[in-house]
Amino acid sequence: MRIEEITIRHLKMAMKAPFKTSFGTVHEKELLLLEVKDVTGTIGWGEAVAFVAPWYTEETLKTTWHILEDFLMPILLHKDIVHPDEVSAMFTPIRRNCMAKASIEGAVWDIYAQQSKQSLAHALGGSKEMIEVGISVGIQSSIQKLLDLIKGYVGMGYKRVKVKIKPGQDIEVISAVRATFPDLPLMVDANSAYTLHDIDVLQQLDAYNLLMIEQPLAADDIVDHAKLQKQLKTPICLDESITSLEDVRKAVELGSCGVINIKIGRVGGLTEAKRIHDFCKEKDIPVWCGGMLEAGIGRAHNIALTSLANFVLPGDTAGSSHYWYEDIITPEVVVEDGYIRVPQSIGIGYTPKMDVIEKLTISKKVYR
Ligand code: OSB
Ligand code: MG
Repeated sequence: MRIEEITIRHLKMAMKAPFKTSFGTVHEKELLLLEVKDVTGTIGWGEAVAFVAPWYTEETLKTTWHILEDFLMPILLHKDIVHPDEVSAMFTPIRRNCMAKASIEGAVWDIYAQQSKQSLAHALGGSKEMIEVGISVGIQSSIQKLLDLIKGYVGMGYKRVKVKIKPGQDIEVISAVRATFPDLPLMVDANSAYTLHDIDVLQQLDAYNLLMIEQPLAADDIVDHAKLQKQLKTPICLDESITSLEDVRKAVELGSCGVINIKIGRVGGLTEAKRIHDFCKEKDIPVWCGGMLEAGIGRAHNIALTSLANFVLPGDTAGSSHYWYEDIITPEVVVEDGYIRVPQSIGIGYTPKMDVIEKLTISKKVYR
C-alpha cells in the first residue's frame, strides 16, 4: 500500500450529558477524523482522541493536527508499506505525541484489513466474537443522582461500573454505591487526583470489594504507585502512566499495578496496543480497553482490539447512543446485555455516514 491523500476533518459533537472527571468536564466532544486514501483508492479511517485542553495527557486537538501535518504525514505519504506494523517504526524519530500517531496508524490498519480481505479484529489477531463492556460514570452533583444512573446501567446489562472519584468525593460516594449494589462489579477511577499523602483514604477503599483502583496517583509516576500497591489489597490499574510497552514493562517490574488499561491513542496505535496485550498475557496481567469518549471510528477500533484474548475485563466502550444523539457510523455500536458483537465483515465493519460527518465538520484540509 502507498498512502497518497489524507483528509483531516475537525468535528464538534454535542454530548447528551457533560462528562466530569477529577481533571475537568467535557461538555461537547471535539475530535479530528482522518480519511486516508491509498494509491488504489482504498480508504481507511482514523480518529484522533485528544481533547481540546491538555488535562488528561499533554496532547490537544491542535497539537495532534500540528504533529500530523508537519511531521507524521511527511513521513508516511507516498511511501510503500507492506504491513501496518511498519508505521510505528517509521514514526520512532518523533517523540511521544501518541494520539497523533495512533490516529493515522489506525487508518493504515483499516486499509490493510480491507486489502487483505479480513476484519480489523482478525487482522489484529482477535478471535472473540462478543466482547464484554462496562460503563464509566462521571462525577455527579449528588449521590442520589449517581445511584439512579447506576441503576439504569445495571438494568441495561453493563458488565461493570466504573465511578469517577476525587478527593472529597470518594469514600462516602463509594460506600453508598456498595450499600445499594452489594454484588455489582465495581471500580473507581481517580485520574491522578491523589498523592501518597492520601494513603489513608485510598486504604479505606479496600473495604468495598473493588475490582481495581484506576490511576490514583500522578500520570508521570510508577514509583509511588509501587509503594501504594504494597499497602493496598485492591489492585491498581494504570491508565495515564502507560504510554508504551516499555512503560508497562517497568511498571510490572516495579509492582506498580495489577491491571493495565490499554487505550490505543495513549500508547501510539494498534501495533503498540497489541504488543502490550501480548506482554501482559505472558505475564498474567489482565488488560481491558479504555475509552476517550470516542465517536464511531474510535469505537470501532476499540472493539476490534478488545477481541484479542487477554482483554479479559470489561472495557469502557459503551454503545454509540450512550454519548451521542447520532453517531458517525452505520450501523451504530449496540450493547446488548453488556455485550457488543465484533463485526466479522471486511475492515472496521462499520460505514462512516458522510452526511453526518459533513454536518459536524467545522474545518477540513486535504493533504497530498
Ligand atoms: O480516565 O478513562 C479515563 C473519559 C475521558 C478521559 C479519561 C477517561 C474517560 C473515561 C470514559 O473514563 C471512557 C469512555 O466512556 O469513553
Ligand atoms: Mg482512566
